[in-house]
Amino acid sequence: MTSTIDPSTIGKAKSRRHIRTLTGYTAETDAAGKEKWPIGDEKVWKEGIPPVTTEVPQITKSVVHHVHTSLARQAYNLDNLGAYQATAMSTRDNLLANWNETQLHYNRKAPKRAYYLSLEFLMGRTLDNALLNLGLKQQYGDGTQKLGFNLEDLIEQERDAGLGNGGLGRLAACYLDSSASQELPVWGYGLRYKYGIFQQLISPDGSQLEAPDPWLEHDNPWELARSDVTYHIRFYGYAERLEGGRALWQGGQEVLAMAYDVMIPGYATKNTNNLRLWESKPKRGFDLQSFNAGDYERAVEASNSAEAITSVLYPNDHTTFGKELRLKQQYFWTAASLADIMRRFKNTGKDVSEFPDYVAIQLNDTHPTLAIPELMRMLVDEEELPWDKAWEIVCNTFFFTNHTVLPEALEKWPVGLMENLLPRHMQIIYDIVSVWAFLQAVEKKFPGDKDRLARMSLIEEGFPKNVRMANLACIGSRKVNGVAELHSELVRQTIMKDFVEFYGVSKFSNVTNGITPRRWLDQCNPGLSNLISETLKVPKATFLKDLYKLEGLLEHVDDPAFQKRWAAVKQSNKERLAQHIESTLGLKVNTRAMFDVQIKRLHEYKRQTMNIMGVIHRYLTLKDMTPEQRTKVNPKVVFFAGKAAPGYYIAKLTIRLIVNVARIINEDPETKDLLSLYFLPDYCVSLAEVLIPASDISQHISTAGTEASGTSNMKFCLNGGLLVGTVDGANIEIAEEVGESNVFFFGNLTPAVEDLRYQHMYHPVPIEQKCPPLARVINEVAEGRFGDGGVYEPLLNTIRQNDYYLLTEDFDSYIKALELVDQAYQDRTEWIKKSIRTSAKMGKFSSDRAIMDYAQEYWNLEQTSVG
Ligand code: 26W
Repeated sequence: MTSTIDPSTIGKAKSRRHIRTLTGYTAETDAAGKEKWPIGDEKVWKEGIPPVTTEVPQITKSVVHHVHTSLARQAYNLDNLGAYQATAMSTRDNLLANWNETQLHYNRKAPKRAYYLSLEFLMGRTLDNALLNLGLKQQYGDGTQKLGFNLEDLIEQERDAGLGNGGLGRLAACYLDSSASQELPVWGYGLRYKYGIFQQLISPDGSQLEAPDPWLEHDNPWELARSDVTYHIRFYGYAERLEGGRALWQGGQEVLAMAYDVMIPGYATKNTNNLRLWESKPKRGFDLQSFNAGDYERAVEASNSAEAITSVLYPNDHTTFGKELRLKQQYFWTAASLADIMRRFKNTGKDVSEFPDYVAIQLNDTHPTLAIPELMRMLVDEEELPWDKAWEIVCNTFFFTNHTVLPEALEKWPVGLMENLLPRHMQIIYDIVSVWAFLQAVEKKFPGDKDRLARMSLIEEGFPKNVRMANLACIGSRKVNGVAELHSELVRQTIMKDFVEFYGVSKFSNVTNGITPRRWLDQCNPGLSNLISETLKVPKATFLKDLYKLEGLLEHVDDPAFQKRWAAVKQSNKERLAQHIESTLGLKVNTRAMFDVQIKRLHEYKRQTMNIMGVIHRYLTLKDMTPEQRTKVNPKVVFFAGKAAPGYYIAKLTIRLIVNVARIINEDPETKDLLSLYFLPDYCVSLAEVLIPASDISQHISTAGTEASGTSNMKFCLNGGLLVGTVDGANIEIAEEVGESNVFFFGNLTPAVEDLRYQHMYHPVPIEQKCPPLARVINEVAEGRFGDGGVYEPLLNTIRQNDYYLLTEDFDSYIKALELVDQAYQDRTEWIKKSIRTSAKMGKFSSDRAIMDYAQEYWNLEQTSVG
């Protein structure tokens, strides 16, 4: 049965007594209130339900079954890719057993649910994680071995699901893992992009090139296409006001949103949640008229334009471009998700006034803010609730997380664009401004403060006028949070200052980010996970479920045998990385060196430029030394990886500089054994999983106050890597946990930044005077020591001119911090102790803790175990 649901009809259907129709679940109760078996012979049904396959012989059977039936192949013509696919499908069968049970359980119990709306879910690979969470890794390893395959090789066949840019998207993925693991009824909602984050290629001259990421080229075994779950989504048209604040929105273009479900298994629990991703499709019959009229091209055009909505992830991170297609994505996704949430809520038979008691919606940054006017539209126009009641429901349903205070990342949409694409929503936004009387209330509280009114309005005056999404998200939400203590404080003091003064501070709080220890310890570093388990004499599940248990390592810090094993794990991870680099790039890496890593999106505020300038400085220093002096230097290998937004010229120049510096210094016979440099192309989750466990030191060197949290800093520390960092984001809280003596801090602090920028603007001091070592590096680059210097002028000018990110202010202390790192590394035993202490104190940074914070402090959600 296909139930194509038009959101405008929601709530109009008469509810059937004694029957609850839930997504995929129909239960009738008898007079005594006992649930009846819905159809056919209960016993036959129950015997037919496939159980989870836990024994090796069943597993091999199911893999062979999929080879023959799903792939139509045989042992004679099965390669690693085919074996991966069959193994994945067998694993999926197991996930589905738990998934079905979970959905039925939730539907029966009807607990409050939370929904995580995120335009990005950076999932990476699934097979390894699914097997770990199911507790079947060993069995599948043995099973595939019997079939002549090595599970590790099969795992490597999987393409990353790269449906995200960076931190925000990976955080969403960690939160899904933790929600399921903590038995919380949380669903994710996102878009099923046909093309995820672009593939990064490096051209011979060192430039970044972008290629599409056809991640769905082979069938994706981890998703279920749900052609029975579709909604009509309208764009354009006109909205005619009716009485009582209601309106009728008609005409325009309609497209279909179709659901794809991705199973999200919890670790060591049956609970298996869902990530629902929407795909856009032309509405059936939509263009029949044009087609019949012989206008084939127009018919195809309409279908292309519908499909375009979910064709590609926007590759910008921290910058907005105001593109109509992006706004279409945002509305398409929020409208489909809300229609689906409303349908599920209605199936519980509750009155719509109870919506916030059963539904909490977390807005992952401002990207889903249209959900606020969309829920207003549903409640006012379709449910016919009075405006005030609807607004009260909205304000009790949503929660808003901010992930950056950088001004260029704050979303604004031109009023004209909104009026055209979403006429009804623009009316609602205007009504929120006037009917809601917010500005009158502000005026009352702060009489005559016109500037304040202008700052707080949802509409920014100017040409064009813009809708400020952060303001809308703030006023429509119950709580607003930042993602690390410092960042949340900055949110209160800067972008939300006026709102804090209006609402009071309690609406604005903090949830420090976290990472899942399943992927970021056990999966990426099995050697370390095994060592920890043996040392603590507990099964891995003990600390993978409660990361604070790592503190038990502290009593082993001084044990030389343990130290030796700890160091051996690091060494083997370095060798694993070196092998990976040799097999993918054909380059040999010195694994006896210190590994220094900076991996993240390329951005001026993250200061990869300062890092490469530091590498050049080190190179010049080595060149200045006598051969005798050089014998005392500890060898170091520096790794970079990260993508630049395709239109971000300066960030792309930084990549080019890194690649060309690498080319020169890796070939210099005088220094190459002491310093080498690699830019690893196409950074992704899977590459992070190989890089992070191999690092001795990693760099988190943003200008103070610019990095909201950072989450890779947590991943490095969990794997025993130390940090070089500024006093920014979660670095601060990491240092609080592990002790400042185990972190290499440097640079100006947040309160100094504004003054320094002011001085740069109005009292500039030439760089030769301010920072001679940096001036020397810049001159070497400009003069062509690393290839045509002229190419880098625009990049060098960002430092020479107003130096907004304060490289000239922090470079000296940065170099000193790196010298301290060198010194500390000389005493290897002390270094290993630092490394152990760091891992041991990472309990706070588990995403299990973070998601429980949201569940308890925000959503009021209860753990619901499937059993
Ligand atoms: C509309 C353009 C755009 C796209 C993405 C603006 C802003 C974003 C994100 C908010 C950028 C982002 O990923 N922010 C990162 O979020 C992480 C998770 O909270 C933090 O750890 C990082 O510090 C923050 O930069």
